[in-house]
Amino acid sequence: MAILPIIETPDPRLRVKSKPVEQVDDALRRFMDDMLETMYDAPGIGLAAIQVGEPIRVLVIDLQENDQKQPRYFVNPEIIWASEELSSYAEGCLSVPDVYGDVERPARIRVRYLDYNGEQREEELDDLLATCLQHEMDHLEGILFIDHLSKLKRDMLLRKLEKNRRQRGAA
Ligand code: GNR
Ligand code: NI
Repeated sequence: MAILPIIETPDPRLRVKSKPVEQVDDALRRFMDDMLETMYDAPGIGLAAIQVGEPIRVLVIDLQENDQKQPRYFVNPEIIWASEELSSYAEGCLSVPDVYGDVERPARIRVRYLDYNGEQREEELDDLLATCLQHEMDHLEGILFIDHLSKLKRDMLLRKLEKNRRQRGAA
């Protein structure tokens, strides 16, 4: 297992569209385990492969509720249904560190994907899990949560990010 470096905005790799995985094999499982370890270390509740530089359609999620580990692996995920009802959540992103903004997304989704063993599954997700999966699936398209905000709000967060970086650099 290994902790991988996480790419941060404005790295152009975050804007790449990720390609479908052809085979869920041991090499991919090792990579997904490294992604999970990287996510726990950060810490975060989700991570898309492109955030560690691999443009493949893989993401991991663990909401880490009540200290119980519950890792979830999604390969080639597709949203096959989304509710009309929306929900809003103050999102953050390991690639846009330490800034947060409210994003509205469908409250419930139905997703089809391949699991850790390459088996096809279908599941209905809601609440934070639905939000997080949609945030991660955006990464597969090269989209960041700040893209869903007004330009005013986005520019404000990006200025705050730069300010945080300057202060950290000076420390
Ligand atoms: O750790 C994360 N928290 C989070 C909070 C609200 C909505 C989405 C997320 S995902 C984020 C980790 C990350 O950047 N995944 O791409
Ligand atoms: Ni993110």
